Amino acid sequence: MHSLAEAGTATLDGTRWAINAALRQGDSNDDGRVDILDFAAFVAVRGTVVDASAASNFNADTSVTNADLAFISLHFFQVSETCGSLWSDPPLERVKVKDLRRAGLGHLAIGDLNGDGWVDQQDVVHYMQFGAPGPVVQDLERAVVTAPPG
Ligand SMILES: [Ca+2]
Ligand SMILES: [Ca+2]
Repeated sequence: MHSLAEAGTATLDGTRWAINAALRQGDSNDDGRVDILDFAAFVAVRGTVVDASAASNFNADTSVTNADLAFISLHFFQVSETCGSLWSDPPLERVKVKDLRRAGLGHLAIGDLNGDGWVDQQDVVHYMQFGAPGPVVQDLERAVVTAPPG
């Protein structure tokens, strides 16, 4: 669901327990936090056609767009609630591109929109000002069109 878990008080309804919960979306990588990694995951798939349940497709339509970024923005730095214990790691504010690659997350390096070697809030600002590179397919089409004749 790519949502943050929410703790709540259950009520007894006959022989069943019931609970009302409004799950907060924006957790692309399902790690219980909405942070800079979720932004990078959004940038990595922005503009692509995906399934309704795909990561970063929070409004469950057919593509990843700025409407989905709104969910990350609204819940940025929020964490899942638990039943009595705390999450050990706080939301990540910034990450080095080198560390992403070392962790096997090199596909998220595209989130470094300003090319300074970090994925951080400066890249969020960059995205707000200039957008992001299009999907790889569009880049390939551009490359074919601009290739010298011969
Ligand atoms: Ca996350
Ligand atoms: Ca950057």
